[in-house]
Amino acid sequence: MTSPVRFERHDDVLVIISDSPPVNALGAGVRDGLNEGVSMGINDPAIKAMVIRCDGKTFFAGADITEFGKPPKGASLQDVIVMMDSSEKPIVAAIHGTALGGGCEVALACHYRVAVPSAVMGLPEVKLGLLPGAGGTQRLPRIVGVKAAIEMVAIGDPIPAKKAAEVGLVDRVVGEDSLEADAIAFAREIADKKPIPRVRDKTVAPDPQAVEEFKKKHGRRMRGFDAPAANIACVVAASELPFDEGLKFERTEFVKLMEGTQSAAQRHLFFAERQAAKIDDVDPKTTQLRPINKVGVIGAGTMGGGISMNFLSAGIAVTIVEMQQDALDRGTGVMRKNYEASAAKGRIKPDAPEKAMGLLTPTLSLDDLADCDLIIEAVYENMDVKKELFTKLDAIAKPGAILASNTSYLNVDEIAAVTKRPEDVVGMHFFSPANVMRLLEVVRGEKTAKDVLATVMALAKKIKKVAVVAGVCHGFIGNRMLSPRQIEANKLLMEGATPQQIDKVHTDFGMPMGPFQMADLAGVDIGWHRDPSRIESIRDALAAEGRWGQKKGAGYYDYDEKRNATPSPRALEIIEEFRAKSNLPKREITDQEIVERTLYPMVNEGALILEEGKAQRASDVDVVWIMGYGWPVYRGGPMFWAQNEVGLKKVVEGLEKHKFKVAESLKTAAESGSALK
Ligand code: TC6
Repeated sequence: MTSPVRFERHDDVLVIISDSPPVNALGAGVRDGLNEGVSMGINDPAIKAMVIRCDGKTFFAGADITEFGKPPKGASLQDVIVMMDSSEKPIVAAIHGTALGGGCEVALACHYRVAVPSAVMGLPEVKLGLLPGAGGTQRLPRIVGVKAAIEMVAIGDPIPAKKAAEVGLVDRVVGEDSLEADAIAFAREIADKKPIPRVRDKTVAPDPQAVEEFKKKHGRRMRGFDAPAANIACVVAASELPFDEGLKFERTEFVKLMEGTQSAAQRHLFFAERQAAKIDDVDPKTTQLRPINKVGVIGAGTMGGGISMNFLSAGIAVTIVEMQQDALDRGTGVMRKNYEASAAKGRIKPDAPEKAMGLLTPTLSLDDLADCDLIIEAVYENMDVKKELFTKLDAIAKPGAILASNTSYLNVDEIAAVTKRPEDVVGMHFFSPANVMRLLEVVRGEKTAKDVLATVMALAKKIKKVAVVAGVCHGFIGNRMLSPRQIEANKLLMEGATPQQIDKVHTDFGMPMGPFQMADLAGVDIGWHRDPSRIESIRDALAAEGRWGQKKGAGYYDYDEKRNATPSPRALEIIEEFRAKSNLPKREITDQEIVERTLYPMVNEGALILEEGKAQRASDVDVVWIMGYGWPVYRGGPMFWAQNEVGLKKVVEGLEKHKFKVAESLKTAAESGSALK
């Protein structure tokens, strides 16, 4: 097999070049090639300095994640790095694209680093439940200090070349189009400079205050995750221990993370996210995409406004339609306020609000959608309303325009059938708040054309969403799985559990909120029949008393003016009264039973969704629940959790114990030990 790494001599400078698409991940072949190149440079008397660079779109984007968990092959990254570090001839990293993870560690082990202005550098291992395990946690603080190092390793966001140069991570920012030539020139300049600067020889002062401040500021987002604390501990070790001891400490922490379930879950998500973009029977290479230059959004409420913002932020013009001027003004006003708030917090550039709002055309007339390439309706969730609207859109929209519904439950085929172009109709189910939540369920109707799907998937990437294809069924993937959870949670209340107990099991599990906190947030009155004399459920009883949730200051919980929740004696009384009427005996419910009855049925529903072909793969179901509903990332999504943390056998036993009808595919997978597909 030919090596992905080649060597070019430029007189006394050896250039070592990796060409391993798509991202020059540091797989065995690349590591072996680096090993060979660096030893060649060290041993050749004619060579005075070396440059390491990559072909293609990026410098090494990290270790090859596909190798994790498999038996080691070829030279280890640590060994390559030690050899580079101890070379008596200087090595220059020439960086473009994304120098991430192991790639950034290679750069840190080089004696000098030059980068083009568009390059970024970072140690994102924490996002994979890991830490930079090739000395990165020991080298980085020695260059940038404890405070900046903790930010980089425990959050994992990369920094641009200019910032890297400011903190000493990059020695020179070079020409965007002359990286190799500039790196060789730089290598000649420093070739004879002694001593060679080695990061390992530096020390870094401890900074306990920075550590405490960081933990205080980011405690909430790190809750439940193992990797951030391990990363922080390693940086602290770098400031307290000699280099080699620090390396040993880093190794121990790395192995713990690598062998734990969290990193496996987070790596699963990394690939699941990328896999989700692929449609089994649509080849993106041969599918011509429809151009989307202008988007129409119908409805300027919370959902329509949020949807519009996604496109405006990506530089795509939006025409937004409402029925009444005041609603239109209110909606666009909220959008502007949201942009201005983001600008004030420094999240977007100061001129971004004007730029985005400048791309918006508010109107009261559907006819103004005639020049849109994609029209998304975000109106009231009612089939008749949607049908009427799509009939009108069919008459107005130009040929080839994509007509999308943001419905969260309704049958997209039924909506498409009222048009003469069902092949152009698709579901685009955004999650609230639509400008923030990363999930987009793309609902594929029976007749949706392949190029429509491919276009919507590509567009989703452009607006920074993670799109998952779902088939037509009630609630698609996410809401369909929510339903059995809610039913069981309600039954558990009737049998003696409290909302607090059930919600706590869910939040302890790592969900942002439990079923009843969610009901209070969404509104207990949603879907209520509005007849206070008809009390058929606890929910009816609460709604009848005006306990509609957070917006009324009372629901399953009581709320103060800042919307802080406390257990509600009155809600508990209502639950008690309702239970007494139904003559159900009250009993102790264990937390384990709550898990078995609220989470296992979600897995069961997920299996049914897969059996029916309403999701393409189990990992898509995981992406939906992580990105759309806050399933804890470190548990990898419901299907991953069931298979890898609990075990399918146990899930099936649990479901059978509580008399659920178990999906056939789940039973088969549990019996045969195979994976859910
Ligand atoms: C580490 O280094 C640990 C070190 C410890 C040392 C002991 N490995 O994202 P894209 C694939 S941990 C294997 O769509 P983009 C990806 O699956 C690593 N494969 O492209 C996809 O394959 P597909 C630390 C990888 O241009 C294809 O490349 N590094 C890896 O939107 C294209 O990817 C990171 O965490 C990998 N490391 O973004 C960085 N990376 O086409 C992870 C990508 O078959 N990578 N692939 O589906 C990224 O953040 C992004 O890929 C990117 C490029 C910013 C580099």
